[in-house]
Amino acid sequence: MKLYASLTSPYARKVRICLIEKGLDYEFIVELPSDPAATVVRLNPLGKVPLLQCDDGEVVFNSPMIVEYIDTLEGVALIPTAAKRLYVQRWHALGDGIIDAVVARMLELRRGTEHQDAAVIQKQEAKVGAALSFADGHYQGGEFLESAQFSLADIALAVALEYIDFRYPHDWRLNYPRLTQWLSNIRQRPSFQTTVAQE
Ligand SMILES: N[C@@H](CCC(=O)N[C@@H](CS)C(=O)NCC(=O)O)C(=O)O
Repeated sequence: MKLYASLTSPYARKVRICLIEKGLDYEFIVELPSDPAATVVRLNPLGKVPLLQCDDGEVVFNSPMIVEYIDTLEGVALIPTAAKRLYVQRWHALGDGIIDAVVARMLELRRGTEHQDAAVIQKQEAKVGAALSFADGHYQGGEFLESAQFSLADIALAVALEYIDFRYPHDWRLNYPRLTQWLSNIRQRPSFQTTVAQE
């Protein structure tokens, strides 16, 4: 299978980490969705990365769908099937929501000072702040977010926190020492070390 993605997309990084953790072989094709000539623009009607193309040519887009699909393939399960599933997927939604807010803030800042709306920036920053507070309030301590097992929950939140560092660097660690410690362990995994965002 082929994964079309940019080197900075956090949604794509989440998928890459899942593929590595599951030990699945894939061809990584680096493309920018802003390039009108990119294959991904032709394959994905929404023109976004990441996009997974299966060996039979079928395409899967939207990272939660891609992750859901690859977790049906061989390798360790990253999404539990029983009662924990809801909680793991809630961490996933929280992580993706943080990323959405950081992206929205970045796009507003890129509009240039004269076109920026301070209220939009403030609203997105407030979402990130509230999500960090929610994460801290629901983290029960320990190596992993849900039970004793590494899961999509850990991948999604860790990718989101590192995306804050990448696109909205600020001192969130001062208020959240427990999340800081949890992240410093998770980010040591080879799947994280080999997928650090590159401009
Ligand atoms: N919900 C989508 C979001 C994907 C997304 O927005 N990707 C960005 C790159 S980080 C993109 O391709 N943007 C180009 C566009 O929106 O046209 C997912 O999880 O895959």
